[in-house]
Amino acid sequence: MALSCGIVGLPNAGTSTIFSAITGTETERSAYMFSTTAPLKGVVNVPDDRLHRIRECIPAQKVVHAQMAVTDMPALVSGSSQGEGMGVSFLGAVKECDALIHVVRCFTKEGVQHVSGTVDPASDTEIVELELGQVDLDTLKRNHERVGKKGKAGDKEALAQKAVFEKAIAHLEAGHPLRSLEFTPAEREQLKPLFLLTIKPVLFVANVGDDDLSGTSERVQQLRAYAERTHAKVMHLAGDIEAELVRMEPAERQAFMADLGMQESGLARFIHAAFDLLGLQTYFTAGEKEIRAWVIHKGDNAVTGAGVIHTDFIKKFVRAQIYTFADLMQYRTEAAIKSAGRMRLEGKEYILQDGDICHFLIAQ
Ligand SMILES: Nc1nc2c(ncn2[C@@H]2O[C@H](COP(=O)(O)OP(=O)(O)OP(=O)(O)O)[C@@H](O)[C@H]2O)c(=O)[nH]1
Ligand SMILES: [Mg+2]
Repeated sequence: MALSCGIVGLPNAGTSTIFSAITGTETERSAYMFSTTAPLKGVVNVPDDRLHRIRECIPAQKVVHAQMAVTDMPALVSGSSQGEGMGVSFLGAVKECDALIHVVRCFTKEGVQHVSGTVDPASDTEIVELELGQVDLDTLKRNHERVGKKGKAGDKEALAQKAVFEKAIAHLEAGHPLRSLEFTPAEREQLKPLFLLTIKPVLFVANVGDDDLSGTSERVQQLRAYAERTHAKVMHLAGDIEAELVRMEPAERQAFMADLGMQESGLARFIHAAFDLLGLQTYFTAGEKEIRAWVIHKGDNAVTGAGVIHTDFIKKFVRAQIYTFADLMQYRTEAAIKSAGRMRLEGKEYILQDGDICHFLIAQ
């Protein structure tokens, strides 16, 4: 799967509520803290209206959305890295994720406990980040010791690793997440096997109440400022409302959203923010059997894109026949696109664009 995100936060920040909203599955949710006791994996269909619009022009048996894997995590608290609350042994499930979704409570609700008594987005965020940083520090120090021994024996590679680990340790000890430190590509390679947490891209989700659906409150502003300082992205989402919306029939959903003055569900915004965070984009394949969205990185060429469908396609790639989504909307059929001269033949090196519709020619 091309994209996987781990959802973290303080107790009762609403991580399970947001997980439930984006995956459409029920989870353990309560006004009591620590109701999530083990990581829970789920899959999200990436909403993309273009799939259905393609199907209006190219009749197909089915439409297949791109997917994103998400994992709902037990809550972190101050001292988690030393065993407080649920501890951190479960974080292994997040280590291999591509990015973190950090849910920050910005709503107030009578009866929903807060671990430190008051809702304070900037300091709440810092608590979680410091614990993740502490987990990274422990990992780095363990490995620093390991390569230190090898370095003494004259191992050059170990000496280079030691220097990178020291640079990372100093940054963490000053209280900063690793994502705000510059690393060269070679340094990143050396850090990769450590599966560090704070080096992952982060999307902060300000979980707002129905009194701040536009996300303009002072609390959300505080979080925006924090995110900017620490090289992270931020968006707001009303978790409780979104979790209700996904369970409704379309007509009821429309009426409910109109009552609240909501223009669109926050979920599409959420997925697009996650895509943006990871530098991802979509291309399509369209035939009688299915119309399907595929996820690739921005800048990927045609052969890499074909490889997402099947690894065999990398070796057997001959060429790609490509037109754009916009062309299809204008000309309505592939035949019309061809006669207008808009159907292109592209080779391996062609850089795929978001919204390209591709037929790959594969050697038998
Ligand atoms: N008003 C309001 N309440 C919310 C929102 N999100 C979550 N809640 C409520 O907050 C409580 C905790 O939500 P959960 O999703 O269980 O929180 P969690 O972060 O998973 O917490 P734990 O796993 O128990 O640590 C529940 O009672 C939710 O209904 C929100 O956006 N607005
Ligand atoms: Mg939970």
